[in-house]
Amino acid sequence: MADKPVVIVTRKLPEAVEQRMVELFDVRLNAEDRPFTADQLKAAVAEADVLVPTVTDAIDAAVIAAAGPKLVMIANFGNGVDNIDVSAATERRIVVTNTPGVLTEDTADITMALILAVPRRLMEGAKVMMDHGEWPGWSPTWMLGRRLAGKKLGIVGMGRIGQAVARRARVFGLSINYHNRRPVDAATESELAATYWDSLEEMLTFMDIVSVNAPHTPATYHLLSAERLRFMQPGSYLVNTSRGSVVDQKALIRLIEEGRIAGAGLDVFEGEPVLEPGLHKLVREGRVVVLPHMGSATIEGRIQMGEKVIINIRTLFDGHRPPNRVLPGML
Ligand code: 8YV
Repeated sequence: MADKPVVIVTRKLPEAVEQRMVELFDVRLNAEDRPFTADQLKAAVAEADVLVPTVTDAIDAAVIAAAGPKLVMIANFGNGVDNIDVSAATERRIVVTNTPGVLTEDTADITMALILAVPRRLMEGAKVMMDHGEWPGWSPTWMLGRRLAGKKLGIVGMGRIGQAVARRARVFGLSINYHNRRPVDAATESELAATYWDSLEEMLTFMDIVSVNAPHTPATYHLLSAERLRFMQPGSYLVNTSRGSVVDQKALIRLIEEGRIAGAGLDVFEGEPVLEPGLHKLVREGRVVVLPHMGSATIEGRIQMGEKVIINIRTLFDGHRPPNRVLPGML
């Protein structure tokens, strides 16, 4: 293609990424970083060769139906593609790509931070100091949490991020258990000293901490359903850094309120960016720690995600298969 492709980017990206895009593409940036409305998304796909959305843009069938004849690609700035109707895009022969691999370590760090924060009551302790500038003084029985070493961690979804969580958790003395569509290869399983559970329900029965690391697909919507969450043992914790929709949030809130689950650490939740009142209450009570979807929020990670987006676009316009193509069958 002689002309530079028209690339519309829906959100403000790191400066280094935007600069490179300006050099390479006929790019429309969003300097104000105001999320697009559905109508703005439709106008963008009507005009662009490539749309670069993020998790905050719902690229649903209606938006894809509004695509103009030029739109050949949706290059998602993000790993999860549950914001995109990949089937509708593929039917229209629009290539969808994502940015896997470069946010693995950052997301695993945030997962580990939550695995530490909830049982050791980090937020509660920090809040006392933040709010009062002092504390009642050391006491043998004050602010007691639960020890990590010797406990069992159950990882739901043993992909790249799940494995990176397992590596970290081992160092903290947690034993590694996992449920996945298939067991990981024997070498990885033995490196992580990981035990595979074919039955998610059975695994949940035995775990002290459960970490959700499966992507959100139609098959994983409410994978941690009310029925399954009830299998978790009393005193156990749930951590979710994948997508809010993988966990039935109303059921989670109920079970924590009833004291059947001890607490939760969530980097993602249903209804983002607004916490539902029941969850907000548990946060105020210190039983749940919620972060505002910060898994991949490092300068390094976001620049590398942008680089992946650029490579995917360049590869397609150079006439090759983009390295991070997503097809409906992969979900
Ligand atoms: C991203 C994420 O920040 O990549 C993902 O799947 O969940 C986040 O870490 C976000 O998706 C950007 O679109």
